Amino acid sequence: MTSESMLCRKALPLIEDHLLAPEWRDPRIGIVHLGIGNFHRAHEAVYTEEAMLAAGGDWAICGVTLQGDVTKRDALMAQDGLYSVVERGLQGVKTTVIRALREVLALPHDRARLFDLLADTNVRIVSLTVTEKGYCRDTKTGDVDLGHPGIAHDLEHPGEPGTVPGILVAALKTRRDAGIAPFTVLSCDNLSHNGAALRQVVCSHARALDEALATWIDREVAFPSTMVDRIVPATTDADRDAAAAALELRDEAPVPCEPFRQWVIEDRFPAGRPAWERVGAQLVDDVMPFELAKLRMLNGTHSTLAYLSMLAGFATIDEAISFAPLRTLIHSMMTHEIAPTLNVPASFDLMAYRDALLERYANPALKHRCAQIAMDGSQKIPPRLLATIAARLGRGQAITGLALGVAAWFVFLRGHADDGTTFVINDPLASRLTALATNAGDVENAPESLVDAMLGCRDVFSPELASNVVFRRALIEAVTQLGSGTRTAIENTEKLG
Ligand code: CS2
Repeated sequence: MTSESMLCRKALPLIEDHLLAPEWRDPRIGIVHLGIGNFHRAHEAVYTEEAMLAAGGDWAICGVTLQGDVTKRDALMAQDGLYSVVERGLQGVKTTVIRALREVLALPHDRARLFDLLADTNVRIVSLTVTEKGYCRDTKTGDVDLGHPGIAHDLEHPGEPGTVPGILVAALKTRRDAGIAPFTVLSCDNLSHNGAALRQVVCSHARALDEALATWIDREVAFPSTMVDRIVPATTDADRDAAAAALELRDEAPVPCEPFRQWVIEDRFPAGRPAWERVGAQLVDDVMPFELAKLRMLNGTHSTLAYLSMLAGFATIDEAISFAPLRTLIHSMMTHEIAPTLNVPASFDLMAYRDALLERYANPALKHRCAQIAMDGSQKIPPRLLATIAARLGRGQAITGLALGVAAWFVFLRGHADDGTTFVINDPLASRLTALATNAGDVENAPESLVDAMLGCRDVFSPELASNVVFRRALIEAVTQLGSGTRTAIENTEKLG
């Protein structure tokens, strides 16, 4: 077989060295996954294949793209759902072909098939990685955002939903009406209390249609929370070439990732689940301590690194963390500002967690692009940085590093780096945020005008936080520092505590 041939099920006997195990029984679909991006394919899909190999069960996955993206569906279906996970670590590259994905659908085209599956008794879990904005939440109340155009559409046409709340409510209604037990809904996004947050969005969406349905969902459906972790960059041509070289087969949809992975899951699955605990997932009663530690330590510093790097001109996380003052800043933010806000079990060593994160960031083989992390700041900043800031302000503690992260986001929204390179702002609130940031005038002479303009954005800042004078002062100081150059600002701030 030449490298022109395509990865497909028939070719599996040729690549046994790249399979988790040679045997495979072709399980039935038991999980529908909304948001079939790279993260899911390098995380839940891998755990699920391993769990089926360890303990059986019909838990094959049907992945769904929600944005009408038929390219991804077609590429994966042309390969019978197969793709390789390209683990890039210090030890080299490991390429593994994953078989757990059986089918890929693209909405709105495949709606009928999706709803058939969602009503299938063998589908017992619907999991999600749809990013923060996919939840369509009103951040002020936590309910579904009735002003969201997709939600307005779905409430008007409940039989043709396109949003996550709309799809889940329609599918759960079908199951209730047909007397089929509900599936468990498993959020795998980086939101705090992701299960509870999703329950509130889904129930409030249902309530807007049918009070009795909302009550039934609230009573009958489990929404366990999870903490998911694996650094998974976007696929590049280099990944396609690496997969082709390893497999001697063409793979159009490989997923690069780091070797590390972690999954902590609240164990509430009334309809059953794969034996994920057999393959390294931690099934616990309370995910919250893990979730907050990950969101604040990892994602909080990731976003800080991303915005500072966009301004300073570092393209990837490993490049950023090899700038010694930035490494020192991130190390001291975790040590002095973030870790003290966390309440973790005694067995969870936060300083070891910090050191492991710094090592993961330094992985030179991963090429995790800062621009990827910098997307959707309006959705990411609140749980990643503002929650930590609010906790510290409440105790009268310093927030210098955290404020520099938020200030870097403000300056980033002006759309250009220190050296004048321009970038496009990718954010559901992009037009509003960029208008606020660019109309605020000259940052060097009037840093407070940028800070006040941004603090006025109620979708991001609560009235309490926006009116906190200590917070405002720290932001003005940080924007002033950034005005003299990002690298200098980092050098001036690096040692905290
Ligand atoms: C990153 C995350 O893109 C981002 O915003 O912070 O995707 C991060 O890589 C993962 O949460 C790691 O588990």
